Amino acid sequence: ASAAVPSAVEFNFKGYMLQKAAAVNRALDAAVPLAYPERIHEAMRYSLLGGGKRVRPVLCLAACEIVGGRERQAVPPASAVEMIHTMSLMHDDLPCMDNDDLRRGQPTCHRVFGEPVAVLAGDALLALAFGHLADPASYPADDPVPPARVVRAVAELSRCVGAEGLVAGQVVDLESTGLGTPVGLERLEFIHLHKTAALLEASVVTGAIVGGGSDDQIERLRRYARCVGLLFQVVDDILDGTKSSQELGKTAGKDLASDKTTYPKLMGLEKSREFAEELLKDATEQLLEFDPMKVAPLLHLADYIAHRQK
Ligand code: GRG
Repeated sequence: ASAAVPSAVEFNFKGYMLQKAAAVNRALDAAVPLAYPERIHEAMRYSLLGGGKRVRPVLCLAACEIVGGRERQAVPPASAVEMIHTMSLMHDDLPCMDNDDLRRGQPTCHRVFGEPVAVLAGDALLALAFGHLADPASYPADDPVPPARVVRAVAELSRCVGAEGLVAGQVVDLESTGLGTPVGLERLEFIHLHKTAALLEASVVTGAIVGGGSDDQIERLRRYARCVGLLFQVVDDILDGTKSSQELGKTAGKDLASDKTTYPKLMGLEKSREFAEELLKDATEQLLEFDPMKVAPLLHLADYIAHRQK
């Protein structure tokens, strides 16, 4: 753990992740009942409830609590960001995009339910995410979230996911693949800031909004999330670049193929590692102004993303 993590010894990070993920899984299960027409609901549930680390929803709950809100208040935005994350993976896996057979260790949605149902199940999850976030019935009746906060969270999520956010990252990534030439650092950063960081940003910012964070707190947490998002990808690239050839064989090799631009390819392994440490430092510095008793989860989440081994 980094020296900036004060309560590294006492804080049970694994226990924290498991407890928060369990709360989110219960909410997701309840948010998508197996109704008529069953097939579309089955497909939605198959992808939504079939694993995943739940990093985004946990970030959302942690951001709500760091500004003084309660976990229950942030369960609706936490569920919404996981619904959108899942649908983006379902669409990314389609034959017209990455054409993947496996996701989270299971056959992809279109492999099980067929392409039309996988497209529609993704669309339905996107619509449900916003409906669930906006519905007053999603929030605890005895600890309600003021409607103005909810509206602000809806707008934030929409911006981070649409053509200025996640979708922008995916489009620029698609446009940059198969050109035969590596993309430059600026474009690589654009792709990661949109494709990965934007939804992490939405997760943290919507949590802080419903929890009643001040504008200053929200902007600090936004910077934290953008650093963590970029960090996630830099570390991903470093891990991909240092995998043994045997491991690469197992990964089917597709997007690890030689034309994919990565940080180690652009700046070398050593500089990539330094960049990752800088991003971690930048992320954790954003937490200095918060209640020291409440920073452990977000500090450990950043540390986990920086130092994970896969
Ligand atoms: C959002 C409307 C809309 C469309 C989607 C297809 C698409 C547009 C975007 C693709 C986005 C994509 C695949 C981003 C990669 C995100 C990423 C870092 C995935 C891995 O996240 P983890 O490790 O995965 O958190 P788990 O399975 O643990 O949840």
